[in-house]
Amino acid sequence: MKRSLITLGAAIALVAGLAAVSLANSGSFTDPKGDVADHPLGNKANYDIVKGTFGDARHDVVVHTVTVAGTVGDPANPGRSSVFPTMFFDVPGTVGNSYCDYKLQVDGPGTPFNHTDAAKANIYKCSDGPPKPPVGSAKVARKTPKTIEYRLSAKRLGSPDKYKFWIQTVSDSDHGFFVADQAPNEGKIVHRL
Ligand SMILES: [Ca+2]
Ligand SMILES: [Ca+2]
Repeated sequence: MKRSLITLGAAIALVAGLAAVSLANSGSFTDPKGDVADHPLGNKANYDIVKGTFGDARHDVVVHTVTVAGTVGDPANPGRSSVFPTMFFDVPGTVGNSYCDYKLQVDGPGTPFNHTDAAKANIYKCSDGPPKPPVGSAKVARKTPKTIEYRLSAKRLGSPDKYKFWIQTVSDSDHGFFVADQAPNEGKIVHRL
């Protein structure tokens, strides 16, 4: 009898553990190749998002990668036509504006919120007002010539239990900035933490 109770207890603990694990998700998604809009600066393929991944590391850190068809920007040597995908986040409740709650954007050296010599991934609260300082930063690393990785603390997003995200590559032009590619093309991807 005692033994079967222990077994039952172990089974309940196992089920509870699985339930806790299954709440958080990770995954990958693809975006069509060749769906870049207009004529961005430099090589069109550098703007063409083809894949992304999302998941968790330890200590509330979320990890995203973005892969492009061409070559992604090098944070250590950013140039005018370097492409660093921008991420948008939608968290439960209203934090930012009607478009997004937070935005992760790579800023080049010499821009108002980057006083380093390298590219810096800043996290901003989305706002319709004048630019405000970032709420924090993310680690940016080039994993391969095509893939960039962003690591950020979920605390920078207000420690939500989940968020939705989408990704864009943006280019400057004679008529101002425009979105060259977006992934996914429709909707947002849910990351449960
Ligand atoms: Ca694409
Ligand atoms: Ca797309």
